[in-house]
Amino acid sequence: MTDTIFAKIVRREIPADIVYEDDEVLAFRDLNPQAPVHVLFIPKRAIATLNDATAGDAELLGKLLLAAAAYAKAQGFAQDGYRTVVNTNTHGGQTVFHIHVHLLAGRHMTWPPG
Ligand code: D5M
Repeated sequence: MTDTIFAKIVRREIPADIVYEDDEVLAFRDLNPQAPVHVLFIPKRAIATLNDATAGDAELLGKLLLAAAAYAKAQGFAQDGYRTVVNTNTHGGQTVFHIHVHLLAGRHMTWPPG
């Protein structure tokens, strides 16, 4: 079982700047923002990495993306666009092993990422 800093945020054991919540999804501002808007969308039920996701998690993973898109649209970023990212393990740059979707918005992103 994974118990990470994000699980502690879900349990309200440590503070976070929460911007969205429903029964299954929590979203809060990244502590180390890489764009004017940088929000992390996490499932309340922990999945460590994308490698650990199964077919039974498909709906939950879809809800993360849809929550990120709804937030981006509500904040006025739909037209200019934004980036959603899921980092996996070392080469992906994952540092917190509770799956999360990064939403980055408010500046022009470059490609390829570093
Ligand atoms: O992304 C993990 C992200 O989590 C990274 O951008 C920093 C952020 N982070 C770490 N601790 C916190 C807390 N306590 N609040 C908010 N944001 C946090 P990864 O894709 O795993 O590298």
